[in-house]
Amino acid sequence: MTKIALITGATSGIGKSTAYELASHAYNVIITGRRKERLDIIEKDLKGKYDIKVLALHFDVRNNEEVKQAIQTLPTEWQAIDVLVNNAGLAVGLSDIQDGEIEDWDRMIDTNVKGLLYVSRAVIPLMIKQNKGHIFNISSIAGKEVYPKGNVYCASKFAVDAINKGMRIDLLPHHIKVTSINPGLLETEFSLVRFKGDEERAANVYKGFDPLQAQDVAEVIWFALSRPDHVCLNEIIMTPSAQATARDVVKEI
Ligand code: NDP
Ligand code: 8X3
Repeated sequence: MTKIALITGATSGIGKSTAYELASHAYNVIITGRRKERLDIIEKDLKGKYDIKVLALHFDVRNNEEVKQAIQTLPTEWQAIDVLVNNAGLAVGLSDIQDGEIEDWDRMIDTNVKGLLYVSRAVIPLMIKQNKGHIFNISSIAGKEVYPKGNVYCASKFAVDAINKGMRIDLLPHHIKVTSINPGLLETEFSLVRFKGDEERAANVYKGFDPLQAQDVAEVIWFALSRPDHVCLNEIIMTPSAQATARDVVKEI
């Protein structure tokens, strides 16, 4: 039977690549995000490339009412979700703690922590009903190590790390696997969002070395997902070859 994956933040970066990767392995995919026009284009392209079904859901993960409405009104044929990829997330700003913008902190905590929880709370009962499932939580190397000026973004990803561990324990009796992926430097729209549209500053982050690409993470998700039933990869840290820790990166500029 065809399986169903719901991917948050599928309009860009890791989420978008994961949607294509899973579609290439014959998953029907529910793609979600705020930018409806992008979802529409991706839906059409996926349907053209693969013999699968695609459902585009347009909501903001920070709005629990929108999340509940979207999941609770899923057409019956889409309710048996096998895979949830909690990917929607962002960093906003990079400042010493004493200079941080409260609005930036709210956006990161509301999206990365509360949004991930809202989506999980809505989807997990559908998995429990089936007595199976696999949840991927996209955390970060920032959820394993704190780096200068990373403060609140790191805190939000440390929270994802704790939620990942908590899910793994609580969902064990329901045969739901839980895997966190913790990437290091990875070139997507992430830095453009972090630096609020400053393209030059964003591009500089990835100069002088080969950063990870979204496809690298999508392939690791597929690897974890395609393990036999008795194997669960609980957490994966992946970095570019040029990066050893959050702070140790060799750049050749
Ligand atoms: P992108 O900016 O390319 O993608 C982020 C995605 O999240 C977009 O699809 C965006 O969709 C979605 N999103 C953001 N806010 C919301 C919201 N409030 N509601 C719904 N969707 C939202 O970045 P990445 O692909 O790099 O980031 C994906 C995840 O990976 C994030 O959790 C990030 O923290 C994590 N990560 C990224 C790394 C990197 O260096 N790039 C490294 C480690 C982890 P839309 O704007 O359409 O809503
Ligand atoms: C994104 C990676 O190092 O910019 O989570 O925090 S980093």
